[in-house]
Amino acid sequence: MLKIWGRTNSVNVKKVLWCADELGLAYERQDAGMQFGVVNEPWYREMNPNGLVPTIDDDGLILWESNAIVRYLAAQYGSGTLWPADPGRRADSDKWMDWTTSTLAGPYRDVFWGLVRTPPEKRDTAQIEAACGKGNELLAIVDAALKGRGFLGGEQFSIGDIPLGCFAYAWYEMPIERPAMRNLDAWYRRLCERPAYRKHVMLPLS
Ligand SMILES: N[C@@H](CCC(=O)N[C@@H](CS)C(=O)NCC(=O)O)C(=O)O
Repeated sequence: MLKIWGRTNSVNVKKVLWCADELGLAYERQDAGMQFGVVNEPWYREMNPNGLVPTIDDDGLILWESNAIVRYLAAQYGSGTLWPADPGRRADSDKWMDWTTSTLAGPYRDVFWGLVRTPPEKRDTAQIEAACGKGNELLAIVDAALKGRGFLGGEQFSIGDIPLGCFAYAWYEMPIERPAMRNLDAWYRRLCERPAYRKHVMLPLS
């Protein structure tokens, strides 16, 4: 059976758990990372030399890097659904996975760590506000891309929605200024209707 290592409050683990549930996969999850340790155990480092979560073992295939795991699970178990069959349509969705990691993750991290994982007296308010402004600027790109489509890859929910959907939940939950963005807001509401999103992503931020 598919095995997943990682604590449930990690944004990168959420991607994998949400994806597995969307695909209807049976899996076994083991807590790892932060207060749970495990990631520095020699046997874990053998699987994932980065000492980070998530890691999966799918019938002997050991894999780390959350986006690669989502792509693998979707390709293996969700061809035609989460993994669009047409290469062009797939790439159109897939690019948002890279964009989320390479472009949005920086400002997101500054806001999330600043507000959720730093005590008020230690917060760098200027840095949080600047990152918040940058994040909203970047999300306006997504808002424009969602014009006339239900999901990032088109009318059907697919891989591209997963990393951004995990970041979006925290963005909408944090006490920050968010200009109304019609298409992005509607997309987020659509995600909130999905049982697997509610189960794995919509958890109290910690
Ligand atoms: N690029 C990696 C990043 C993995 C990563 O940074 N994971 C964090 C959690 S989101 C981690 O393992 N932090 C240390 C810990 O939990 O002990 C991925 O997408 O899987």
